[in-house]
Amino acid sequence: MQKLKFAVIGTGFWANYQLPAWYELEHVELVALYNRTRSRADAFAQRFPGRRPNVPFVYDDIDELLDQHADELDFVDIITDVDTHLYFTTKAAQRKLNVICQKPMGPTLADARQMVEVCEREGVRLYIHENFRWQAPIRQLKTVLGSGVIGQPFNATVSFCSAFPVFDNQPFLAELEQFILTDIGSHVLDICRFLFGEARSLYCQTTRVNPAIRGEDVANVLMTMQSGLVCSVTMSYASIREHEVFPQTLVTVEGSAGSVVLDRDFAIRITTHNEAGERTTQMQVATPPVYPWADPAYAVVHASIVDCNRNLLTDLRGLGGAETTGTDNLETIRLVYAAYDSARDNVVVYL
Ligand code: 89V
Repeated sequence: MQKLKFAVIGTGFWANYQLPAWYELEHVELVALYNRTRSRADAFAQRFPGRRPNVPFVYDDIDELLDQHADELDFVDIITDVDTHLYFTTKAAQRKLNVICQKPMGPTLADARQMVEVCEREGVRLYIHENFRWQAPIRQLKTVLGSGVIGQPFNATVSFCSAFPVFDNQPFLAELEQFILTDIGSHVLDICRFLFGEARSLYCQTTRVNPAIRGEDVANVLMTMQSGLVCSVTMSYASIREHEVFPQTLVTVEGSAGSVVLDRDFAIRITTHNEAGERTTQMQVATPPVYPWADPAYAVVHASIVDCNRNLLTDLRGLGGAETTGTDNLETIRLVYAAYDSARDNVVVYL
């Protein structure tokens, strides 16, 4: 099978995991690296070197990279700050290159829409690298819900609550004016869409507990989904609890015939009534694969990068099935910015 050739745009923290995740898959080849700070790209290339002698590999000028490699590239993987997503997407699309871009899609809904528009206009594919829905426990929970064992779901609580020192590895997050809803909300609200479908309305409240950061580190979102299910989502980086569960998303769903809980350590407990009318609970454990390059503190998240990449690669090969296309992710980012609007104006937003 022909290798699909790609360039990485941005060699910061996340690229250290995104690239080894690509190397878990066959038939992809990294042909160039870009970073605005050349020394960082050079350091990255020491760990992930180019494979063709005498072919330029590291760039700090995106136009030079595209001039040199656009003809051979199949896609670019944009792993830069959100503020530059539209810029690099436009650059790549104008060279007729497919785009994979990290979440959150854009710093505004307008930017995100423009990303979709420019890729449509140029006839290239746009994918958002939304990996949380690819976590093994989230996939297994979806299978349980799809099996109908708990009947028609009517209530859900979804929680990402932690006191993990996230700013140690990603200091730029402390500078964001809009923090937890863009960084974690884009993941967790996407999980809600994946599990429960689209939202009909949303109400949100936000707080900042940590005085050392600019943005909000707590957000509570209450959504009514189009199915009628009511979903309460709590996100916090200020939660000092008995068990630190970072980076797990915990979920409880109640349905007409039972309930299912995705708990810490990937335990899934399904409670129903048996034929005698007695309450019974069955347990499954959805342990994610462990990769040697993954940071153990982020294991479930890093493993999900591989599955997300596999899904996008299959689509790039023309076999279809991509879940997190730009068009799909517009719906997720719409929820993120609707949540900010709701919190600012203290109103319910009808979507
Ligand atoms: O995926 C992310 O957005 C990361 C982390 C896993 C820490 O949330 O910021």
